[in-house]
Formats: sequence, C-alpha cells, structure tokens
Amino acid sequence: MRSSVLGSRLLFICDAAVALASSGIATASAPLTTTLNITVEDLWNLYIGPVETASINTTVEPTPIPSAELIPPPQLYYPSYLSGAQIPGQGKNESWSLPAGFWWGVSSASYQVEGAVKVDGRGPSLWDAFTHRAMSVADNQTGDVTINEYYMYKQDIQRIAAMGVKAYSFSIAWSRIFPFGNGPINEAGLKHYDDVIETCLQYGVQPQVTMYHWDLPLYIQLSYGGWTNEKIVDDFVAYTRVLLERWGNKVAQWYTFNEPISFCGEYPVPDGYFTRTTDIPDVQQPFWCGHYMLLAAGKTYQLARSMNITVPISIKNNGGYKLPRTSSDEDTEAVQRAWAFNEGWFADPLFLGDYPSRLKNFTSSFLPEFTAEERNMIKGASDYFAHDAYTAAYYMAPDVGIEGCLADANNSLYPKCYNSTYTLPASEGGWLIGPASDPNTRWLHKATEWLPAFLHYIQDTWTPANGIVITEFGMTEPFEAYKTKREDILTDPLRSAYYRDYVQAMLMAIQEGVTLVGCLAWSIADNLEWTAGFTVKFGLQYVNLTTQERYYKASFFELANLFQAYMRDSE
Ligand code: PNW
Repeated sequence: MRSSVLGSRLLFICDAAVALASSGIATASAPLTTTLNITVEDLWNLYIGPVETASINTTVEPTPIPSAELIPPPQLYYPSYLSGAQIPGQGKNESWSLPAGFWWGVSSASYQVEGAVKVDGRGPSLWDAFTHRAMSVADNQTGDVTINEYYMYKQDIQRIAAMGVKAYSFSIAWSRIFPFGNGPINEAGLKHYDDVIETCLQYGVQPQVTMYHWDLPLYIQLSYGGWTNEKIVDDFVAYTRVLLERWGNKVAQWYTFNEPISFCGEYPVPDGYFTRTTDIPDVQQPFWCGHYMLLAAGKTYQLARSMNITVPISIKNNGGYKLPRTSSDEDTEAVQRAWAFNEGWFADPLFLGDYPSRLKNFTSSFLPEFTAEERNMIKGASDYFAHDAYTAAYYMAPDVGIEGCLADANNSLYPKCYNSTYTLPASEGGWLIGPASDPNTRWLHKATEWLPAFLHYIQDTWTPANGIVITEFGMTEPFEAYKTKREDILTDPLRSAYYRDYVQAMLMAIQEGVTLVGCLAWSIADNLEWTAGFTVKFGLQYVNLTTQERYYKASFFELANLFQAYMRDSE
C-alpha cells in the first residue's frame, strides 16, 4: 500500500534473472536485460526476499527501572597502582579531572539495532542485501529484528539516562527517509526520528546523530553504483537537507559520515550479486568513494551553515594507533604510509587542505585535483577531529620492501604497501600488543597505554581548532556469546578493565594538554556486529534476543562510576 504512495522508479536490470524468474514477474526464456518500473516492495522481493518480523511491534512505553537493577556490582577490581588520596571503593586520582563541559555517552547505528526493516515504508539498504544475499555472516543473522530499537527506544533511552549517560549517538537510516535514496520522501520515517530525538530531550540526554552509518539505500547502489558515482553527492545532500531542515539545531551534534575508510573499503561490491554499474578498476573504487564522500560532507557542512545551524558537525574517522614494529627506517616509513592511507586520507583534506602526498602518489593518476573552491569547502567540514579509536597495532614494510611492493601492482598489499601485525618480532619475544578480545574481532586488543600518545599525535598532526572527540571505543569480552548464564554474561572483566584504563588514559592525556571534548562508548547494548552477526558482543548492556529484555553489564557501572568520579563538581 505504502509502495503506491511512494510510487515507482526505473531500474535497469540485467543479472537479477533468477530472482525475477522466481518472483513470477517475468519468465526467463530470453536473456533478461530490461528496464522495469519498480516499487519499494519489488525491491524487497527481488533483491532481499522474505524478512523476519518481531513479536514486539508497537512502541514500548517505558516502565520504571527496578531500583535493584541500578545497584553496582561489588568492588571487583582493586586498582593496584594509585597513590595519594583515595576515595575507598572508588580509586580516584585527585590530580586528574575532566574539563568543564566534557560529555560522555553511548552509541549505536541504525542497521545494527533498529530491526523493523520493512516497517513504515523503509526501503532496503545495501546491508539488507549484504546480510541476506551477498555476504556470509558468521551466524547467518540479519538486521531484520536485531534488538528491535525501532520499538524499544523509549525504554532504552530511559535506561541510559538512569545510568547518568549525557549523550546518545545513533544514526538515521537514509532509506527510511528516502526509500529509494532519492525521489519521494517518506513522512513516516521522519516521524519515527522526531520521537527518538524528543525522547532523548525529555530524559536530558543529548541526541547526537550520524547521517550515514553505511546503510546506503539499495536503489542507489543498483541504479548507479552508489559511492562510485558522482551522482551520489547531490542525492546525499538532498537527503541531509531534509534532516537539517527538520532537526537542525535540535540535535546536539551531527556527524555526516561514519568511518569512510570502512564503507569505502566495501567497494567493489560483490560482483556475483550486484549488477556491475561502473568501469572503474577495483583498486581505484575505494578512492572514488572517498572523494565523493568528502564532497558530499563539504556540501552538507556549507548547507548547514547557510541555514544558520550552529551545532558542531563532524566526520567520524577511524583507525588504531600505529607503532613501528622495529626501529628500522623501512618500518618507520611503513607507519607513515599507514597514517596516510588511513586517518590521513580524510583528515588531511579536512584539516590540512589536501590528500597526503603518499596517497596522492597513487591516486593522482586517476582522481581529479580538488579545485580551490572544493578544497575550501572540504577544509573545515569537520568541527571536531572525531575518531573511533579502539586499539593499536604494529606496522612494518612488506616482505619485498616498500619499493618492491610499489613496483608491483599485483602485490596483495598494493597500493598501500605496508603490513601490520599484533605481535612483536620473535627476536623480541613475539608478545601480543595487549590482551586479545573475542577471537571473532581479531583486530581488537586492549592496548589502552597507547591512547595518550595517539591523542597527542592527532593534536600535533592535524591541529583541530575545536579539539578531539572519541566517537567510539569499546571491547568484546572473549567468548561472551558462548555464555549461557546471565550472571556470567553480566560480569565482564576484560571490558571493565578496558573502560577503566581507557578513561584513565584519557585523563592523563587531558592533564598533559590534549583538548579532548567528549567521548562515546560503543555500544548502548549488544547488537548486530555486521558480518560477525551476534557472535561477538560490544554492548554495555546484555540483550536477551528471545525476550528483548536488557540488563546492565558490570562494565556499564565501571564506566558510569569513572565519569561520576572525574566530572567537575559543577557538571
Ligand atoms: C566500528 N578496525 O567499526 C563501527 O562504526 C561500528 O558500526 C562497529 O560495530 C564497531 O566499530 C565495532 O566493530 C570498526 O578494524 C570497524 O579497527 C573496524 C575497525 C574499527 C571500527
């Protein structure tokens, strides 16, 4: 029914023959290359198939949180190293404090938490296609239901407010607002987020909103190749204009993009499933994606300012701290290449005015130079240096050397031509960089000692005028998904230690002169961890996926207690 309200769009179809044939729309007697007028429902039927629905399918009104649930765990971990005045049971270092105005919060992303994927006119996204059809997910899970945030947000916002959380960072699903990504607007999608934002404000929690956390409207991918096509810039800005007009200064902070390094790395999308819509060579596709992302972010930023929207707008960048594996010149250079191809790819244009030279050496043969106007538009389009800073790794030159790799486009490390690992060389004992997280998040270790150096590096290299915000940090407790007893799940010592040591490292860096403005822990509750499904858990709350009940983990109390201890009295 809603499909007819939203109308239909043209789509050129050539390799969806099987899906078409089985849907009964056409019989596959001739090779299927055709242009069809398709509705949102057709997109679902042709490209995704049946989806699961939740048994809880109306908005849950919050019920009071039983006071027993708010009792912190007994003191489980005694800090061993603190000297000087201590508050018993709290372990406060009196020489540290958070700056005035500092905020902390918890975070989530639409596809990972919302569920209700076909409800109220939402169109399918790239990730519906990835989980259902085009990628293998560790436990064959999808975002169809996940933790049902679409209906549970009131209860969840109440639950974080009760823990003293100051900010909730969530993302808006583009395909709830524009089911095709462009074309008709879906008012029901806007109404949903009206209420999420209102509920935050009602509970005194700052709403912080990411406009794009990877869930590209599928139609945009199918019709012109998504982020590999310049057309996306105008479509994105048309979408963000709607968000800015509706909620401009009501939202405490906007983030235009989450982790372009990650989503641009999804290109090329799997060939066997998606119609090939571009001639751009595979190795170049991520860089075109990044280029259009920067233009879209710059245009959105300028648009917001022209609309008198004054709240901070930033881009969430990501990456860990990079240590040279040995002190050799080659490994030192490998670290510089790693900064250039990760953080620098976006931070250099945003804070310094152009791509890093090590990256340009590769991209200048195909990417256009930014015009002076584009350069000015992009430089300054992130008010904060917003970083998802989870962990650290060692970097080194490829086995064939950096020059050897650069001379060989078939080298698997080309064009980046650096390598990385989590262990020291065998000659130095082969030790790991820090305690390992869950085996399904191999990239993540508890290596919090690097954080002060990382924050100094960011501040010294990119000199962000308004300071740094840590927009995600978090830990998977090893083997948590195997635990069957609720009390075992809720006692999460590695995550608790990670948060404690991480916040202390933040405090140390602040005392050393780093301008850190706020931070967001990932995540509000256990959720769909992309292709790891539900096999790994990042939540500060456990979610029973059968009943959809939420429970605070010990680490949530640890984190809340730390901020309570170090927030200035006036906050
Ligand atoms: C972030 N790395 O992704 C995402 O923004 C979240 O959606 C995700 O759930 C969370 O971190 C946990 O994975 C990352 O390899 C992906 O360093 C990869 C890395 C870091 C963050």
